[in-house]
Amino acid sequence: MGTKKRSSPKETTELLLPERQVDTRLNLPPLYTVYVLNDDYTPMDFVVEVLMRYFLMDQVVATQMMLQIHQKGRANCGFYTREIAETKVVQVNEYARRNQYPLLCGMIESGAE
Ligand code: TYC
Repeated sequence: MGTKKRSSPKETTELLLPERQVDTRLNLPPLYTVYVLNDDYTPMDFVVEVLMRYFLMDQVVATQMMLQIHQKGRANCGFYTREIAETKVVQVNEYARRNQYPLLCGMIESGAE
């Protein structure tokens, strides 16, 4: 940045405009992808219930998502800020354990997967 001189209005506008522009993208918090993994033991119905309960999917979408996890090994179930993603992961894993299933949910910073 050089020294700013105040001369004609036109020149003043040209000098100040770049400093006034705000890149709002800098204010966005990082997003995290929450994913669910396949396993051989958790019943399909239970996974559908989990997806409806914690990821707010309707039954049709939850069933499609469960089948995608079953066939491909994992699927991304949502994108959230860090605290919300952490809460989903804890809730899903605790709920699965409480019901004695090995279902696993995890998170990774979006773009790093
Ligand atoms: N593979 C499981 C079965 O055949 C079903 C399942 C689907 C388990 C998705 C976990 O995230 C999962 N019973």
